[in-house]
Amino acid sequence: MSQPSSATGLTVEIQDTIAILRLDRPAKRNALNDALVLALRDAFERMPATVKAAVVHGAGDHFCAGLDLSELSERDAVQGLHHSRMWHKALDALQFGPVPVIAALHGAVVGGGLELASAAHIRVADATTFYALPEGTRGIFVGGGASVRVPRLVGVARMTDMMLTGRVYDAEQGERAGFAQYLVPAGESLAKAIALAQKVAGNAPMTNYALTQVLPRIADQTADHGLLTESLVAAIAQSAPEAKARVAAFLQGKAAKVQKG
Ligand code: 1HE
Repeated sequence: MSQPSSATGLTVEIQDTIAILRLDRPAKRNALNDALVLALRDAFERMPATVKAAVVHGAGDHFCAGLDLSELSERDAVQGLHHSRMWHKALDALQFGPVPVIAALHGAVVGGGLELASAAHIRVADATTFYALPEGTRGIFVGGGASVRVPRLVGVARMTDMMLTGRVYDAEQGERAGFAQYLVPAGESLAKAIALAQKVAGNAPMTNYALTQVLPRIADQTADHGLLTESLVAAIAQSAPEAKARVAAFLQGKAAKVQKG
Protein backbone atom coordinates (compact mmCIF):
# COMPACT_ATOMS: atom_id res chain seq x y z
CA MET A 1 0.00 0.00 0.00
CA SER A 2 1.42 3.39 -0.94
CA GLN A 3 0.01 6.76 -0.08
CA PRO A 4 1.39 9.16 -2.69
CA SER A 5 3.19 12.35 -1.75
CA SER A 6 0.76 15.16 -1.18
CA ALA A 7 0.73 18.70 0.09
CA THR A 8 2.26 17.38 3.32
CA GLY A 9 5.54 16.40 1.63
CA LEU A 10 5.48 12.94 3.24
CA THR A 11 5.03 9.68 1.34
CA VAL A 12 4.07 6.61 3.36
CA GLU A 13 4.42 3.17 1.85
CA ILE A 14 3.54 -0.03 3.69
CA GLN A 15 5.49 -3.15 2.64
CA ASP A 16 4.07 -6.05 4.67
CA THR A 17 5.10 -5.29 8.27
CA ILE A 18 7.36 -2.32 7.41
CA ALA A 19 6.28 1.31 6.96
CA ILE A 20 8.60 3.34 4.73
CA LEU A 21 8.24 7.07 5.23
CA ARG A 22 9.88 9.35 2.68
CA LEU A 23 10.46 13.05 3.20
CA ASP A 24 9.39 14.19 -0.23
CA ARG A 25 10.40 17.81 -0.80
CA PRO A 26 13.63 17.22 -2.73
CA ALA A 27 13.54 20.66 -4.40
CA LYS A 28 13.79 22.17 -0.89
CA ARG A 29 16.22 19.48 0.29
CA ASN A 30 13.37 18.02 2.39
CA ALA A 31 13.30 21.10 4.63
CA LEU A 32 10.74 20.53 7.36
CA ASN A 33 7.83 22.94 7.18
CA ASP A 34 4.90 22.69 9.59
CA ALA A 35 2.85 20.49 7.26
CA LEU A 36 5.66 17.94 7.04
CA VAL A 37 6.33 17.92 10.79
CA LEU A 38 2.62 17.38 11.48
CA ALA A 39 2.41 14.67 8.82
CA LEU A 40 5.26 12.82 10.55
CA ARG A 41 3.43 13.07 13.87
CA ASP A 42 0.18 11.84 12.31
CA ALA A 43 1.91 8.96 10.55
CA PHE A 44 3.24 7.58 13.85
CA GLU A 45 0.06 8.28 15.80
CA ARG A 46 -2.03 6.49 13.16
CA MET A 47 0.33 3.65 12.27
CA PRO A 48 -1.65 0.53 11.27
CA ALA A 49 -1.37 -2.25 13.88
CA THR A 50 0.07 -4.59 11.22
CA VAL A 51 3.22 -2.45 11.00
CA LYS A 52 6.07 -3.70 13.22
CA ALA A 53 8.95 -1.39 12.25
CA ALA A 54 9.43 1.82 10.26
CA VAL A 55 12.09 3.41 8.08
CA VAL A 56 12.44 7.15 7.53
CA HIS A 57 14.44 8.45 4.57
CA GLY A 58 14.65 11.43 2.24
CA ALA A 59 14.01 11.87 -1.48
CA GLY A 60 16.72 13.38 -3.67
CA ASP A 61 20.35 14.04 -2.75
CA HIS A 62 19.86 14.79 0.95
CA PHE A 63 18.12 13.32 3.97
CA CYS A 64 16.96 16.68 5.33
CA ALA A 65 18.09 20.33 5.40
CA GLY A 66 16.34 20.97 8.73
CA LEU A 67 13.78 23.58 9.55
CA ASP A 68 12.22 25.29 6.54
CA LEU A 69 13.90 28.65 7.09
CA SER A 70 11.37 30.43 4.87
CA GLU A 71 8.80 29.95 7.69
CA LEU A 72 11.08 31.23 10.47
CA SER A 73 10.71 34.97 10.13
CA GLU A 74 6.91 34.87 10.39
CA ARG A 75 6.81 33.91 14.11
CA ASP A 76 6.84 36.02 17.27
CA ALA A 77 8.31 34.67 20.54
CA VAL A 78 5.15 32.98 21.79
CA GLN A 79 4.49 31.41 18.41
CA GLY A 80 8.11 30.29 18.39
CA LEU A 81 7.63 28.54 21.74
CA HIS A 82 4.56 26.68 20.48
CA HIS A 83 6.30 25.85 17.22
CA SER A 84 9.20 24.24 19.08
CA ARG A 85 6.76 22.30 21.28
CA MET A 86 4.98 21.10 18.14
CA TRP A 87 8.29 19.65 16.92
CA HIS A 88 8.83 18.01 20.31
CA LYS A 89 5.42 16.34 20.12
CA ALA A 90 6.01 15.13 16.59
CA LEU A 91 9.45 13.69 17.33
CA ASP A 92 8.18 12.15 20.57
CA ALA A 93 5.48 10.48 18.47
CA LEU A 94 8.31 8.95 16.45
CA GLN A 95 10.61 8.03 19.35
CA PHE A 96 7.88 6.80 21.68
CA GLY A 97 5.52 5.58 18.98
CA PRO A 98 4.27 2.07 18.33
CA VAL A 99 7.28 0.70 16.42
CA PRO A 100 11.08 0.88 16.29
CA VAL A 101 12.23 3.44 13.70
CA ILE A 102 15.34 3.24 11.54
CA ALA A 103 16.60 6.39 9.82
CA ALA A 104 18.31 5.86 6.46
CA LEU A 105 20.67 8.81 6.02
CA HIS A 106 22.44 10.32 3.04
CA GLY A 107 23.69 13.78 2.12
CA ALA A 108 22.78 16.58 4.51
CA VAL A 109 21.55 15.58 7.97
CA VAL A 110 21.56 19.08 9.35
CA GLY A 111 19.73 21.17 11.93
CA GLY A 112 16.21 19.83 12.33
CA GLY A 113 17.20 16.97 10.03
CA LEU A 114 19.66 15.82 12.68
CA GLU A 115 16.98 16.33 15.32
CA LEU A 116 14.68 14.04 13.33
CA ALA A 117 17.42 11.44 12.79
CA SER A 118 18.35 11.46 16.47
CA ALA A 119 14.76 10.64 17.47
CA ALA A 120 15.00 7.37 15.52
CA HIS A 121 16.15 4.20 17.29
CA ILE A 122 18.82 3.22 14.76
CA ARG A 123 20.66 5.37 12.17
CA VAL A 124 22.17 3.96 8.99
CA ALA A 125 24.36 6.41 7.07
CA ASP A 126 25.81 6.12 3.59
CA ALA A 127 29.18 7.51 2.50
CA THR A 128 27.65 10.82 1.31
CA THR A 129 26.21 11.67 4.72
CA PHE A 130 27.26 14.77 6.66
CA TYR A 131 26.05 16.16 9.96
CA ALA A 132 25.87 19.76 11.18
CA LEU A 133 23.92 22.06 13.46
CA PRO A 134 23.95 25.33 11.47
CA GLU A 135 21.59 26.93 14.01
CA GLY A 136 24.67 28.32 15.76
CA THR A 137 25.86 30.20 12.69
CA ARG A 138 22.30 31.26 11.76
CA GLY A 139 21.99 33.07 15.10
CA ILE A 140 19.30 30.76 16.46
CA PHE A 141 19.18 27.77 18.81
CA VAL A 142 17.97 24.23 18.31
CA GLY A 143 14.26 23.78 18.97
CA GLY A 144 13.37 20.29 17.82
CA GLY A 145 14.88 18.28 20.66
CA ALA A 146 18.58 18.35 19.69
CA SER A 147 19.72 19.67 23.06
CA VAL A 148 18.31 16.52 24.68
CA ARG A 149 18.87 13.88 22.01
CA VAL A 150 22.14 14.85 20.29
CA PRO A 151 24.28 14.88 23.47
CA ARG A 152 22.99 11.36 24.19
CA LEU A 153 24.46 10.23 20.87
CA VAL A 154 27.73 12.16 20.75
CA GLY A 155 28.13 14.07 24.03
CA VAL A 156 27.64 17.68 25.10
CA ALA A 157 31.18 18.70 24.09
CA ARG A 158 30.73 17.69 20.46
CA MET A 159 27.36 19.39 20.16
CA THR A 160 28.72 22.57 21.74
CA ASP A 161 31.64 22.59 19.29
CA MET A 162 29.32 21.96 16.31
CA MET A 163 27.14 24.91 17.23
CA LEU A 164 29.89 27.29 18.26
CA THR A 165 32.12 26.67 15.25
CA GLY A 166 29.80 25.34 12.54
CA ARG A 167 31.82 22.11 12.44
CA VAL A 168 30.59 19.54 9.92
CA TYR A 169 31.15 15.81 10.48
CA ASP A 170 31.52 13.65 7.38
CA ALA A 171 30.13 10.12 7.19
CA GLU A 172 33.15 8.36 8.68
CA GLN A 173 33.74 10.92 11.41
CA GLY A 174 30.01 10.81 12.16
CA GLU A 175 29.98 7.06 12.58
CA ARG A 176 33.03 7.20 14.85
CA ALA A 177 31.43 9.96 16.92
CA GLY A 178 28.20 7.99 17.36
CA PHE A 179 25.72 9.74 15.07
CA ALA A 180 25.18 6.53 13.09
CA GLN A 181 25.39 2.87 14.09
CA TYR A 182 25.97 1.65 10.52
CA LEU A 183 28.01 3.12 7.65
CA VAL A 184 27.39 1.72 4.15
CA PRO A 185 28.53 2.67 0.62
CA ALA A 186 26.83 5.56 -1.18
CA GLY A 187 23.25 4.81 -2.16
CA GLU A 188 22.86 1.78 0.13
CA SER A 189 21.45 3.22 3.34
CA LEU A 190 17.78 2.68 2.45
CA ALA A 191 18.27 -0.98 1.51
CA LYS A 192 20.27 -1.59 4.69
CA ALA A 193 17.65 0.19 6.81
CA ILE A 194 14.85 -1.90 5.29
CA ALA A 195 16.82 -5.10 5.93
CA LEU A 196 17.33 -4.07 9.56
CA ALA A 197 13.65 -3.13 9.89
CA GLN A 198 12.64 -6.58 8.68
CA LYS A 199 14.86 -8.14 11.32
CA VAL A 200 13.54 -5.84 14.04
CA ALA A 201 9.93 -6.54 12.97
CA GLY A 202 10.50 -10.22 13.77
CA ASN A 203 11.44 -9.59 17.40
CA ALA A 204 9.11 -10.45 20.27
CA PRO A 205 6.76 -7.44 20.66
CA MET A 206 7.67 -7.02 24.34
CA THR A 207 11.36 -6.80 23.46
CA ASN A 208 10.70 -3.98 20.99
CA TYR A 209 8.41 -2.29 23.50
CA ALA A 210 11.05 -2.45 26.24
CA LEU A 211 13.72 -1.06 23.93
CA THR A 212 11.68 1.84 22.55
CA GLN A 213 9.58 2.76 25.58
CA VAL A 214 11.51 1.65 28.64
CA LEU A 215 15.24 1.85 27.91
CA PRO A 216 15.27 5.60 27.10
CA ARG A 217 13.31 6.25 30.30
CA ILE A 218 15.68 4.14 32.37
CA ALA A 219 18.47 6.31 30.97
CA ASP A 220 16.66 9.30 32.50
CA GLN A 221 16.27 7.67 35.92
CA THR A 222 18.71 7.47 38.80
CA ALA A 223 20.71 4.22 38.79
CA ASP A 224 18.69 2.94 41.75
CA HIS A 225 15.31 3.58 40.06
CA GLY A 226 16.65 2.36 36.74
CA LEU A 227 17.65 -0.99 38.17
CA LEU A 228 14.23 -1.48 39.72
CA THR A 229 12.52 -0.56 36.43
CA GLU A 230 14.82 -3.02 34.65
CA SER A 231 13.82 -5.84 37.01
CA LEU A 232 10.12 -5.13 36.54
CA VAL A 233 10.39 -5.09 32.76
CA ALA A 234 12.65 -8.16 32.69
CA ALA A 235 10.03 -10.05 34.72
CA ILE A 236 7.23 -9.00 32.37
CA ALA A 237 9.24 -9.79 29.24
CA GLN A 238 10.31 -13.26 30.36
CA SER A 239 6.76 -14.21 31.32
CA ALA A 240 5.44 -13.50 27.81
CA PRO A 241 4.61 -16.71 25.85
CA GLU A 242 6.80 -15.47 22.97
CA ALA A 243 9.84 -15.36 25.24
CA LYS A 244 9.20 -18.84 26.64
CA ALA A 245 8.83 -20.24 23.12
CA ARG A 246 12.05 -18.58 21.90
CA VAL A 247 14.12 -19.77 24.85
CA ALA A 248 12.71 -23.30 24.51
CA ALA A 249 13.56 -23.29 20.77
CA PHE A 250 17.17 -22.43 21.57
CA LEU A 251 17.45 -25.14 24.23
CA GLN A 252 16.10 -27.67 21.71
CA GLY A 253 18.73 -26.58 19.18
CA LYS A 254 16.11 -25.05 16.91
CA ALA A 255 17.15 -21.38 17.18
CA ALA A 256 20.16 -19.59 15.75
CA LYS A 257 23.32 -19.34 17.84
CA VAL A 258 25.01 -16.00 18.36
CA GLN A 259 27.63 -15.65 15.62
CA LYS A 260 30.36 -13.15 14.86
CA GLY A 261 29.30 -10.52 12.24
C1 1HE B 1 15.86 25.49 1.99
C2 1HE B 1 16.52 24.92 3.11
C3 1HE B 1 15.97 25.19 4.40
C4 1HE B 1 17.61 24.35 1.35
N1 1HE B 1 14.87 25.95 4.47
N2 1HE B 1 14.78 26.23 2.12
N3 1HE B 1 19.06 24.47 7.92
C5 1HE B 1 20.14 25.03 7.33
O1 1HE B 1 20.65 26.06 7.71
C6 1HE B 1 20.65 24.30 6.11
C7 1HE B 1 20.35 25.13 4.88
N4 1HE B 1 20.59 24.40 3.67
C8 1HE B 1 21.84 24.13 3.16
O2 1HE B 1 22.87 24.39 3.78
C9 1HE B 1 21.90 23.50 1.81
O3 1HE B 1 20.67 23.75 1.15
C10 1HE B 1 22.15 21.98 1.81
C11 1HE B 1 23.59 21.69 2.27
C12 1HE B 1 21.17 21.24 2.71
C13 1HE B 1 21.95 21.43 0.37
O4 1HE B 1 22.74 22.17 -0.54
P1 1HE B 1 22.36 22.12 -2.11
O5 1HE B 1 23.45 22.85 -2.83
O6 1HE B 1 22.08 20.73 -2.52
O7 1HE B 1 20.95 22.89 -2.26
P2 1HE B 1 20.66 24.47 -2.25
O8 1HE B 1 20.93 25.03 -3.62
O9 1HE B 1 21.32 25.16 -1.11
O10 1HE B 1 19.10 24.50 -1.94
C14 1HE B 1 18.14 24.09 -2.90
C15 1HE B 1 16.84 24.81 -2.57
O11 1HE B 1 16.38 24.36 -1.31
C16 1HE B 1 17.02 26.31 -2.46
O12 1HE B 1 15.79 26.91 -2.85
P3 1HE B 1 15.58 27.51 -4.34
O13 1HE B 1 14.17 28.01 -4.34
O14 1HE B 1 16.64 28.60 -4.47
O15 1HE B 1 15.83 26.36 -5.29
C17 1HE B 1 17.20 26.52 -0.98
O16 1HE B 1 16.82 27.83 -0.56
C18 1HE B 1 16.23 25.49 -0.43
N5 1HE B 1 16.56 25.10 0.93
N6 1HE B 1 17.60 24.22 2.68
C19 1HE B 1 14.31 26.45 3.36
N7 1HE B 1 16.50 24.67 5.51
C20 1HE B 1 13.09 23.05 15.16
S1 1HE B 1 14.39 24.08 15.05
C21 1HE B 1 15.43 23.49 13.79
C22 1HE B 1 16.35 24.59 13.40
C23 1HE B 1 17.03 24.31 12.11
O17 1HE B 1 16.89 23.27 11.50
S2 1HE B 1 18.06 25.55 11.58
C24 1HE B 1 18.97 24.81 10.30
C25 1HE B 1 18.31 25.05 8.97
